[in-house]
Amino acid sequence: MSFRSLPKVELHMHHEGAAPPEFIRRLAQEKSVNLSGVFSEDGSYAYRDFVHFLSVYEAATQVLQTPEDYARLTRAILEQSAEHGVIYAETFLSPDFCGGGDVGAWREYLHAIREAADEGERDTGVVLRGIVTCIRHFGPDRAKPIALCAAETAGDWIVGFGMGGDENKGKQADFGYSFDMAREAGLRLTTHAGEWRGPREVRDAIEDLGVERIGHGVRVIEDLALVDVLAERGIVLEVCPGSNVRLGVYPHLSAHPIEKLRERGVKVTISTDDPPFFHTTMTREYDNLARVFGWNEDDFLDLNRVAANAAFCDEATRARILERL
Ligand code: ES4
Ligand code: ZN
Repeated sequence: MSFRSLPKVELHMHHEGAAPPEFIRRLAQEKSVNLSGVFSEDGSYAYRDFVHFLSVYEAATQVLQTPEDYARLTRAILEQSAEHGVIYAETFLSPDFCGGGDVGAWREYLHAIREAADEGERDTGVVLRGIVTCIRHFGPDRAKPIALCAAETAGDWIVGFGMGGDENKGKQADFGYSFDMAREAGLRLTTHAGEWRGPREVRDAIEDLGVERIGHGVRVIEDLALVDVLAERGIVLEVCPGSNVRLGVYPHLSAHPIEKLRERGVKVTISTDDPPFFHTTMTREYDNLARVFGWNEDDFLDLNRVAANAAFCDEATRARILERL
């Protein structure tokens, strides 16, 4: 049995990271961009480990050069999401890649993305919202103009601010200025933490940045007292099991802590992160969780309600999503 048609809410996906390799290859051909090293012989993305993944990701992103390129990608993402039963998704958008951190250029990218998303919603029924994301390994000074882009475009479509990138570089607190600016603009906050580093990083995310959701966060399992804090405060984890297994955070899904976290009362949700990079889809994530942990349709309905309630959208949109689950 497959969970393909089950309605799903996805909170953690990177916009460029959702681009199928064929999409990137086509653009590279159109623009004569040389992408040697990005693909393996079988045509999939090629990388050795997480840090290499980030550099391949940035190389592939070079073919996305105009607002229209992002509009095309957005249409592809919504079609893909619809195929897997996703009814609401949030994607991470990096003004670093969309206009280089310049607010004027970012507005043009955002306008094109939003138009494509609205059109895609009419065609597919998938509701998309954006989270502006700074990139940790680019450093705190480059995060400031990104936070300004986020603050200037905060509203009913850009609903959050977050941080991705290499968790082994610097610390969460270095980005306090940018997260404060985003919060003051009314944005909701999330950050990648506890994927490559342990529970300390999760604690820093909560205490130093004040986030209400955490990207991954799974290694909090190494500190059960902190797990209980997450449960008490209702902090939501954007768990991406297939990504974690593919990148070697855990050797198999059976060793993944998602089940333990859920049993201990933590609000967990399920996402794909960068689906073609990690050879995953929302359907695959659900099918694998059902096989390994015995989760059924009722379990997934619970998880999708948690996700809908943790979505950064406005209340009217949330009500519409909850009705469709
Ligand atoms: C990421 Cl900056 C970035 N892009 C895509 N996937 C990621 N995972 C962690 N950081
Ligand atoms: Zn991620």
